[in-house]
Amino acid sequence: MENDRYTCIALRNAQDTLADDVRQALTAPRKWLPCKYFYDQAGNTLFDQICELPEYYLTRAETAILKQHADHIIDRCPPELTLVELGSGSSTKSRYLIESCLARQQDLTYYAVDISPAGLENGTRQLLDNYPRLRVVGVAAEFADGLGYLTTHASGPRLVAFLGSTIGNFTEEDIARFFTMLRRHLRPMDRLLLGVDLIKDPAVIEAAYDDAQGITAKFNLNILARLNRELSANFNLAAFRHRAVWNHERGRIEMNLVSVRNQRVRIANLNLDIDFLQGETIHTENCYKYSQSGMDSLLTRHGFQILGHFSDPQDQFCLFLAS
Ligand code: AVI
Repeated sequence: MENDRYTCIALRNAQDTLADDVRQALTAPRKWLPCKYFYDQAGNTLFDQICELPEYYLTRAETAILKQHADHIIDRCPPELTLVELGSGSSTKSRYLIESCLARQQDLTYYAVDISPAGLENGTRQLLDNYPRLRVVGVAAEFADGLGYLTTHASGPRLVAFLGSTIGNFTEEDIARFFTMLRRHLRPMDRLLLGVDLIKDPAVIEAAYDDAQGITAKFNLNILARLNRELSANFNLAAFRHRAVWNHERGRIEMNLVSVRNQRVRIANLNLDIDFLQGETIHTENCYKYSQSGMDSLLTRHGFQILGHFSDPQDQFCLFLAS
Protein backbone atom coordinates (compact mmCIF):
# COMPACT_ATOMS: atom_id res chain seq x y z
CA MET A 1 0.00 0.00 0.00
CA GLU A 2 1.40 3.41 -1.02
CA ASN A 3 0.77 5.75 1.88
CA ASP A 4 3.06 7.93 3.96
CA ARG A 5 0.90 7.17 6.99
CA TYR A 6 1.34 3.39 6.64
CA THR A 7 4.49 1.36 7.29
CA CYS A 8 4.74 -2.42 7.35
CA ILE A 9 7.49 -4.41 9.00
CA ALA A 10 7.85 -8.20 8.59
CA LEU A 11 9.83 -9.83 11.38
CA ARG A 12 10.12 -13.49 10.36
CA ASN A 13 10.22 -15.99 7.55
CA ALA A 14 6.83 -17.61 8.09
CA GLN A 15 7.34 -20.32 5.44
CA ASP A 16 10.27 -21.99 7.27
CA THR A 17 8.31 -21.95 10.52
CA LEU A 18 5.27 -23.58 8.89
CA ALA A 19 7.30 -26.49 7.51
CA ASP A 20 9.07 -27.19 10.82
CA ASP A 21 5.90 -26.84 12.89
CA VAL A 22 3.84 -29.11 10.63
CA ARG A 23 6.49 -31.84 10.63
CA GLN A 24 6.67 -31.78 14.41
CA ALA A 25 2.91 -31.64 15.00
CA LEU A 26 1.83 -34.31 12.51
CA THR A 27 4.49 -36.80 13.62
CA ALA A 28 3.59 -36.42 17.33
CA PRO A 29 1.92 -39.43 19.03
CA ARG A 30 -1.34 -37.46 19.06
CA LYS A 31 -1.52 -35.54 15.79
CA TRP A 32 -2.22 -31.81 16.00
CA LEU A 33 -1.69 -28.57 14.09
CA PRO A 34 -1.01 -25.09 15.56
CA CYS A 35 -4.15 -22.97 15.24
CA LYS A 36 -2.15 -19.92 14.13
CA TYR A 37 -1.97 -21.61 10.70
CA PHE A 38 -5.72 -21.15 10.18
CA TYR A 39 -5.03 -17.58 9.12
CA ASP A 40 -3.89 -17.49 5.51
CA GLN A 41 -5.90 -15.36 3.08
CA ALA A 42 -8.70 -17.94 2.71
CA GLY A 43 -8.69 -18.53 6.49
CA ASN A 44 -8.95 -14.80 7.22
CA THR A 45 -11.96 -14.54 4.88
CA LEU A 46 -13.62 -17.53 6.55
CA PHE A 47 -12.89 -16.12 10.00
CA ASP A 48 -14.51 -12.81 9.00
CA GLN A 49 -17.58 -14.85 7.96
CA ILE A 50 -17.54 -16.69 11.30
CA CYS A 51 -17.66 -13.35 13.11
CA GLU A 52 -20.95 -12.57 11.31
CA LEU A 53 -22.62 -15.93 12.05
CA PRO A 54 -25.79 -15.90 14.14
CA GLU A 55 -24.28 -18.56 16.43
CA TYR A 56 -20.90 -16.82 16.93
CA TYR A 57 -21.92 -14.32 19.61
CA LEU A 58 -18.34 -13.39 20.63
CA THR A 59 -17.68 -10.63 18.08
CA ARG A 60 -21.09 -9.01 18.48
CA ALA A 61 -20.82 -9.00 22.28
CA GLU A 62 -17.28 -7.56 22.28
CA THR A 63 -18.16 -4.94 19.66
CA ALA A 64 -21.18 -3.87 21.73
CA ILE A 65 -18.93 -3.45 24.79
CA LEU A 66 -16.41 -1.37 22.85
CA LYS A 67 -19.15 0.75 21.32
CA GLN A 68 -20.55 1.50 24.75
CA HIS A 69 -17.35 1.71 26.80
CA ALA A 70 -14.43 2.78 24.56
CA ASP A 71 -14.52 6.29 26.07
CA HIS A 72 -14.57 4.91 29.63
CA ILE A 73 -11.63 2.65 28.81
CA ILE A 74 -9.57 5.45 27.26
CA ASP A 75 -10.48 7.73 30.21
CA ARG A 76 -8.68 5.29 32.49
CA CYS A 77 -5.49 5.48 30.39
CA PRO A 78 -2.79 8.19 30.50
CA PRO A 79 -2.91 11.01 27.90
CA GLU A 80 -1.07 10.92 24.56
CA LEU A 81 -1.57 7.22 24.11
CA THR A 82 -0.08 4.94 21.50
CA LEU A 83 -2.42 2.09 20.58
CA VAL A 84 -1.05 -1.41 20.06
CA GLU A 85 -3.25 -4.28 18.95
CA LEU A 86 -1.97 -7.84 19.11
CA GLY A 87 -3.70 -10.10 16.58
CA SER A 88 -5.36 -7.16 14.87
CA GLY A 89 -6.98 -9.23 12.07
CA SER A 90 -9.39 -7.03 10.16
CA SER A 91 -9.04 -4.20 12.76
CA THR A 92 -12.82 -3.65 12.84
CA LYS A 93 -13.16 -3.45 16.62
CA SER A 94 -10.15 -1.22 17.21
CA ARG A 95 -11.88 1.66 15.44
CA TYR A 96 -13.88 2.40 18.61
CA LEU A 97 -10.66 2.75 20.60
CA ILE A 98 -9.09 4.81 17.80
CA GLU A 99 -12.06 7.20 17.76
CA SER A 100 -11.97 7.66 21.53
CA CYS A 101 -8.21 8.35 21.44
CA LEU A 102 -8.56 10.85 18.59
CA ALA A 103 -11.31 12.66 20.47
CA ARG A 104 -8.75 13.29 23.20
CA GLN A 105 -5.45 13.82 21.38
CA GLN A 106 -4.19 15.46 18.16
CA ASP A 107 -2.95 12.35 16.41
CA LEU A 108 -2.43 8.67 17.07
CA THR A 109 -0.05 5.91 16.08
CA TYR A 110 -1.69 2.50 15.89
CA TYR A 111 0.63 -0.51 15.85
CA ALA A 112 -1.24 -3.49 14.38
CA VAL A 113 0.58 -6.76 15.08
CA ASP A 114 -0.64 -9.79 13.16
CA ILE A 115 0.78 -13.04 11.81
CA SER A 116 -0.81 -12.37 8.40
CA PRO A 117 0.72 -9.51 6.31
CA ALA A 118 -2.21 -9.67 3.83
CA GLY A 119 -4.73 -9.29 6.67
CA LEU A 120 -2.79 -6.33 8.06
CA GLU A 121 -2.93 -4.35 4.87
CA ASN A 122 -6.61 -5.05 4.19
CA GLY A 123 -7.58 -4.35 7.78
CA THR A 124 -5.81 -1.03 8.08
CA ARG A 125 -6.51 0.46 4.63
CA GLN A 126 -9.99 1.62 5.57
CA LEU A 127 -8.83 3.02 8.91
CA LEU A 128 -6.38 5.31 7.12
CA ASP A 129 -9.13 6.51 4.79
CA ASN A 130 -11.45 7.20 7.69
CA TYR A 131 -9.02 8.82 10.14
CA PRO A 132 -6.68 11.45 8.61
CA ARG A 133 -4.91 12.00 11.97
CA LEU A 134 -4.04 8.30 12.27
CA ARG A 135 -0.67 6.71 11.44
CA VAL A 136 -0.52 2.92 11.15
CA VAL A 137 2.46 0.65 11.59
CA GLY A 138 1.69 -2.93 10.54
CA VAL A 139 3.97 -5.46 12.22
CA ALA A 140 3.75 -8.89 10.56
CA ALA A 141 5.01 -11.10 13.35
CA GLU A 142 4.20 -13.55 16.09
CA PHE A 143 3.06 -11.76 19.27
CA ALA A 144 6.35 -12.33 21.10
CA ASP A 145 8.47 -10.91 18.27
CA GLY A 146 5.98 -8.07 17.74
CA LEU A 147 6.06 -7.08 21.41
CA GLY A 148 9.85 -7.17 21.48
CA TYR A 149 9.92 -4.80 18.51
CA LEU A 150 7.41 -2.43 20.11
CA THR A 151 9.42 -2.16 23.32
CA THR A 152 12.13 -0.32 21.44
CA HIS A 153 9.99 1.41 18.79
CA ALA A 154 6.60 2.46 20.22
CA SER A 155 6.98 5.56 22.38
CA GLY A 156 4.63 7.12 24.93
CA PRO A 157 2.22 5.32 27.22
CA ARG A 158 0.76 2.37 25.33
CA LEU A 159 -2.60 0.68 25.44
CA VAL A 160 -2.00 -2.92 24.38
CA ALA A 161 -5.27 -4.46 23.19
CA PHE A 162 -5.57 -8.21 22.91
CA LEU A 163 -9.17 -8.67 21.78
CA GLY A 164 -11.46 -11.36 20.38
CA SER A 165 -10.78 -13.86 23.18
CA THR A 166 -7.63 -14.98 21.38
CA ILE A 167 -6.30 -15.65 24.89
CA GLY A 168 -8.85 -18.50 24.86
CA ASN A 169 -6.74 -20.27 22.25
CA PHE A 170 -3.77 -20.38 24.69
CA THR A 171 -2.93 -23.27 27.01
CA GLU A 172 -2.12 -22.51 30.66
CA GLU A 173 1.60 -22.60 29.80
CA ASP A 174 1.04 -20.27 26.81
CA ILE A 175 -0.75 -17.83 29.12
CA ALA A 176 2.05 -17.97 31.69
CA ARG A 177 4.62 -17.26 28.95
CA PHE A 178 2.47 -14.54 27.37
CA PHE A 179 1.69 -12.70 30.64
CA THR A 180 5.31 -12.96 31.79
CA MET A 181 6.46 -11.50 28.49
CA LEU A 182 3.85 -8.72 28.68
CA ARG A 183 4.95 -7.87 32.20
CA ARG A 184 8.54 -7.65 31.00
CA HIS A 185 7.62 -5.32 28.14
CA LEU A 186 4.96 -3.11 29.75
CA ARG A 187 5.99 0.00 31.67
CA PRO A 188 4.01 1.33 34.66
CA MET A 189 2.12 3.86 32.48
CA ASP A 190 1.08 1.19 29.94
CA ARG A 191 -2.28 -0.57 29.99
CA LEU A 192 -3.51 -3.98 28.88
CA LEU A 193 -7.02 -4.44 27.45
CA LEU A 194 -7.91 -8.12 27.31
CA GLY A 195 -11.05 -9.52 25.62
CA VAL A 196 -12.30 -12.75 27.17
CA ASP A 197 -15.24 -15.02 26.35
CA LEU A 198 -17.06 -15.99 29.55
CA ILE A 199 -18.29 -19.46 30.57
CA LYS A 200 -21.94 -20.02 29.73
CA ASP A 201 -24.41 -22.72 28.66
CA PRO A 202 -22.31 -25.36 26.79
CA ALA A 203 -25.01 -25.65 24.08
CA VAL A 204 -24.55 -21.96 23.22
CA ILE A 205 -20.76 -22.40 23.10
CA GLU A 206 -20.88 -25.59 21.00
CA ALA A 207 -23.22 -23.97 18.45
CA ALA A 208 -20.74 -21.09 18.10
CA TYR A 209 -18.08 -23.59 16.98
CA ASP A 210 -20.31 -25.85 14.86
CA ASP A 211 -22.61 -23.52 12.98
CA ALA A 212 -25.54 -24.60 10.82
CA GLN A 213 -24.03 -23.18 7.61
CA GLY A 214 -20.81 -25.17 8.07
CA ILE A 215 -18.52 -22.11 7.88
CA THR A 216 -16.52 -23.18 10.94
CA ALA A 217 -16.11 -26.63 9.36
CA LYS A 218 -14.69 -24.96 6.22
CA PHE A 219 -12.42 -22.80 8.39
CA ASN A 220 -11.11 -25.89 10.20
CA LEU A 221 -10.61 -27.86 6.95
CA ASN A 222 -8.87 -24.89 5.32
CA ILE A 223 -5.79 -25.66 7.42
CA LEU A 224 -5.42 -28.87 5.36
CA ALA A 225 -6.04 -26.95 2.13
CA ARG A 226 -3.27 -24.60 3.22
CA LEU A 227 -0.86 -27.52 3.63
CA ASN A 228 -1.86 -28.67 0.14
CA ARG A 229 -1.15 -25.20 -1.25
CA GLU A 230 1.98 -24.29 0.65
CA LEU A 231 3.69 -27.62 1.34
CA SER A 232 2.44 -29.57 -1.71
CA ALA A 233 0.48 -32.01 0.44
CA ASN A 234 -2.36 -34.14 -0.96
CA PHE A 235 -4.98 -34.04 1.83
CA ASN A 236 -8.41 -35.00 0.46
CA LEU A 237 -10.67 -32.58 2.34
CA ALA A 238 -13.69 -34.85 1.84
CA ALA A 239 -11.89 -37.55 3.85
CA PHE A 240 -11.82 -35.44 7.05
CA ARG A 241 -14.71 -33.98 9.01
CA HIS A 242 -14.96 -31.11 11.48
CA ARG A 243 -15.72 -31.85 15.15
CA ALA A 244 -16.13 -29.31 17.99
CA VAL A 245 -16.98 -30.54 21.50
CA TRP A 246 -17.17 -28.87 24.88
CA ASN A 247 -14.79 -30.43 27.43
CA HIS A 248 -16.40 -29.62 30.78
CA GLU A 249 -13.41 -30.61 32.99
CA ARG A 250 -11.05 -28.38 31.05
CA GLY A 251 -13.54 -25.57 30.35
CA ARG A 252 -12.80 -25.53 26.65
CA ILE A 253 -14.09 -26.29 23.18
CA GLU A 254 -11.84 -28.78 21.41
CA MET A 255 -11.74 -28.58 17.63
CA ASN A 256 -10.56 -31.60 15.69
CA LEU A 257 -10.43 -32.92 12.14
CA VAL A 258 -11.50 -36.55 12.12
CA SER A 259 -10.24 -38.97 9.46
CA VAL A 260 -13.30 -40.69 7.95
CA ARG A 261 -11.26 -43.71 6.77
CA ASN A 262 -7.83 -45.29 6.88
CA GLN A 263 -5.66 -43.20 4.59
CA ARG A 264 -2.12 -42.12 3.76
CA VAL A 265 -1.31 -38.45 3.06
CA ARG A 266 1.88 -37.23 1.38
CA ILE A 267 3.45 -33.86 2.21
CA ALA A 268 5.87 -33.55 -0.69
CA ASN A 269 7.80 -30.49 0.54
CA LEU A 270 8.59 -32.33 3.78
CA ASN A 271 9.23 -35.65 2.02
CA LEU A 272 6.82 -37.11 4.56
CA ASP A 273 4.01 -39.72 4.40
CA ILE A 274 1.48 -39.77 7.23
CA ASP A 275 -0.94 -42.63 7.94
CA PHE A 276 -4.36 -42.00 9.48
CA LEU A 277 -6.68 -44.63 10.95
CA GLN A 278 -10.42 -44.26 10.54
CA GLY A 279 -11.63 -42.03 13.42
CA GLU A 280 -8.14 -40.72 14.18
CA THR A 281 -8.06 -36.98 14.93
CA ILE A 282 -5.90 -33.97 14.21
CA HIS A 283 -6.40 -31.62 17.15
CA THR A 284 -6.48 -28.12 15.63
CA GLU A 285 -7.66 -25.75 18.37
CA ASN A 286 -8.66 -25.25 22.00
CA CYS A 287 -11.01 -22.41 22.90
CA TYR A 288 -10.99 -21.90 26.68
CA LYS A 289 -13.78 -19.98 28.40
CA TYR A 290 -13.28 -18.18 31.74
CA SER A 291 -15.28 -16.81 34.63
CA GLN A 292 -14.54 -13.18 35.50
CA SER A 293 -12.99 -14.22 38.81
CA GLY A 294 -10.94 -16.96 37.10
CA MET A 295 -9.34 -14.47 34.70
CA ASP A 296 -8.89 -11.92 37.54
CA SER A 297 -6.83 -14.41 39.49
CA LEU A 298 -4.76 -15.38 36.45
CA LEU A 299 -3.98 -11.71 35.81
CA THR A 300 -3.17 -10.86 39.42
CA ARG A 301 -1.08 -14.02 39.82
CA HIS A 302 1.06 -12.70 36.98
CA GLY A 303 1.51 -9.28 38.58
CA PHE A 304 -1.24 -7.29 36.85
CA GLN A 305 -3.45 -4.86 38.70
CA ILE A 306 -7.08 -4.87 37.50
CA LEU A 307 -8.35 -1.37 36.72
CA GLY A 308 -11.79 -2.25 35.39
CA HIS A 309 -14.21 -4.76 33.87
CA PHE A 310 -16.52 -3.98 30.98
CA SER A 311 -19.15 -6.49 29.90
CA ASP A 312 -22.24 -6.73 27.71
CA PRO A 313 -25.77 -6.71 29.19
CA GLN A 314 -26.00 -10.54 28.96
CA ASP A 315 -22.56 -11.07 30.53
CA GLN A 316 -21.40 -13.15 27.60
CA PHE A 317 -18.05 -11.45 27.18
CA CYS A 318 -15.75 -9.26 29.29
CA LEU A 319 -13.00 -6.73 28.62
CA PHE A 320 -10.41 -6.60 31.41
CA LEU A 321 -8.39 -3.39 31.77
CA ALA A 322 -5.17 -3.89 33.70
CA SER A 323 -1.80 -2.29 34.35
C1 AVI B 1 -9.53 -16.34 17.12
N1 AVI B 1 -10.23 -17.13 18.14
C2 AVI B 1 -10.47 -16.33 19.31
C3 AVI B 1 -11.44 -17.81 17.64
C4 AVI B 1 -12.14 -18.53 18.81
O1 AVI B 1 -13.33 -18.29 19.02
O2 AVI B 1 -11.47 -19.26 19.56
C5 AVI B 1 -11.09 -18.79 16.55
C6 AVI B 1 -12.25 -19.63 16.10
N2 AVI B 1 -12.22 -20.92 15.95
C7 AVI B 1 -13.38 -21.34 15.52
N3 AVI B 1 -14.20 -20.33 15.44
C8 AVI B 1 -13.50 -19.22 15.79
